[in-house]
Amino acid sequence: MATLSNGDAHPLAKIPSIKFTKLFINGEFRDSLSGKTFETVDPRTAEVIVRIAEGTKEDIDVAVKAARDAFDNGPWPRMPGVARAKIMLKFADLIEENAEEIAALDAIDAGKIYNFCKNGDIPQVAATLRYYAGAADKIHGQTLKMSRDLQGYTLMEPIGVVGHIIPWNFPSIMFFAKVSPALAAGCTMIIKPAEQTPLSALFYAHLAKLAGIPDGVLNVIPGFGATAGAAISSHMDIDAVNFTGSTEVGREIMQAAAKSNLKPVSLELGGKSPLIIFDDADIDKAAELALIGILFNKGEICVASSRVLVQEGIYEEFEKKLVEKAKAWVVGDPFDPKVQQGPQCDKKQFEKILSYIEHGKRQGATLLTGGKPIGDKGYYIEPTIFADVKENMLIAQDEIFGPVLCLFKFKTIEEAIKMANNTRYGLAAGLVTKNIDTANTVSRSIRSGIVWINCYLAFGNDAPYGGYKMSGFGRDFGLDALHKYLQVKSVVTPIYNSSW
Ligand code: TXE
Repeated sequence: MATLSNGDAHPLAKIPSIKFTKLFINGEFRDSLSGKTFETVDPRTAEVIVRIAEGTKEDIDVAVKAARDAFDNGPWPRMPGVARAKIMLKFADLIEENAEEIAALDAIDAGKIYNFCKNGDIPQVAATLRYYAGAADKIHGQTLKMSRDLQGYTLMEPIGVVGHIIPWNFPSIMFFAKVSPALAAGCTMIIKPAEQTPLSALFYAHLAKLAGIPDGVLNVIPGFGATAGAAISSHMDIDAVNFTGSTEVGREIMQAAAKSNLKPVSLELGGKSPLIIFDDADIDKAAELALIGILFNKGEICVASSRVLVQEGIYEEFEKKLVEKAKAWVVGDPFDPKVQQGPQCDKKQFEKILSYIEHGKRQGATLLTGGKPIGDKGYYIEPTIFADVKENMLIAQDEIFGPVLCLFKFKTIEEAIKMANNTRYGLAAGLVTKNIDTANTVSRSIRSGIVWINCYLAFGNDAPYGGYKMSGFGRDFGLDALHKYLQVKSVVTPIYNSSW
């Protein structure tokens, strides 16, 4: 059984003092117009950390006015790219200087492992800012030869005021996946963090101001989806909206965008990603990969390896190793250095995961290990593995977004490809083999935005990230993301016009 570790906690496990709880609009922290606040909760204990100002439609309107003014009249879109880059680089330095405090905020707000966050997420977001800072002065159009009479060129212009709506599973990485390319492009923006995890976003607002980002360029409005989020997607004066979250809400956002001002939408939605292990794999390493693929960030990651397909020759041994490793996995307080898995983000997630586990058992899948909550407070769940899963079962088709892995057995490469693609999602896939022909065939045949060969969860700022099928469209990261925040203008002029 997975163990619950509570000892040896990091000194910061005592909740850090929360400095920022208000909306950040036009360069200052303010109360919401309604005066409303909401609770943000520590998933380690289910206790309230602090109350946060709740942004609603009226606050979004004020923030959009500030962002519009900053876009139409302010320095940010007009300054040379190299000047924007300088400010972004300062922003990145400030983040690194405050890594411990920010990591602690994400640990208490989202249940993220403190050390992973401090040494992973936070350096990663600084690197994302630096990557796009490097692109800010390399935004070029083309020259157009056109005809004997006409010539032209294209301008790559910032798209305008952007709305970002982000989830709670990676509060810091999601924030900078959206904000960094938009800043580099010269856009101004409103960002709504998830209601579960507003703390680090407000800290970033403070650092943005210190770095010298002009007032009105970056506005942070915590609040709920149905009010603040919907006000962003339906706003007539927001020029583009970027969203990461559930497929259901992605659909609503697209409808709201279509019904309002037809703003372009970019959606990064859920997944049910397959990891395919072929007979020639190193079984121990492959089991390790599968386990980390599902348990990293307690399964609250849209590319989790939630379906593991194993070729029949090694199936029995693989299953045995996987279960052994899952039983040794350490669940507990995210500040404890021994811990590998913290609590699920909130009560809603916790209950959703447990209800899928019950569903799996009822539908006849075999529970190999896990399946239960751990401890008597907080939202901890045992690493859970199901075998004998049929492809049409709910646990094989729906995104569970928790530490729940489904195992499948296959015979041939064709069968593996068919099973891997048997999902409405298409975010990521992985495969483990020493055979280059197998690797090439499978990676070309899988309909997903990323394919990892002999690795999993391998990310980079220059590697575009996004979905096929109902996992959405548009890409975060890479230069593809920068282009979401730019639009092309053709400028045409006669070479010689005798009528002038
Ligand atoms: O997501 P929501 P939830 C999946 C995962 C998870 C499920 C539900 O399967 O279990 O979604 O999570 C804002 N208009 N993912 O309920 O509701 C909301 O305030 C505008 C996968 O938390 O989609 C938050 O900021 N915005 C995923 C954000 O949308 C709205 C990450 C995400 O919340 C809105 C998270 C509305 N009508 C969940 N309703 C991934 N792809 O990584 C909500 N929001």
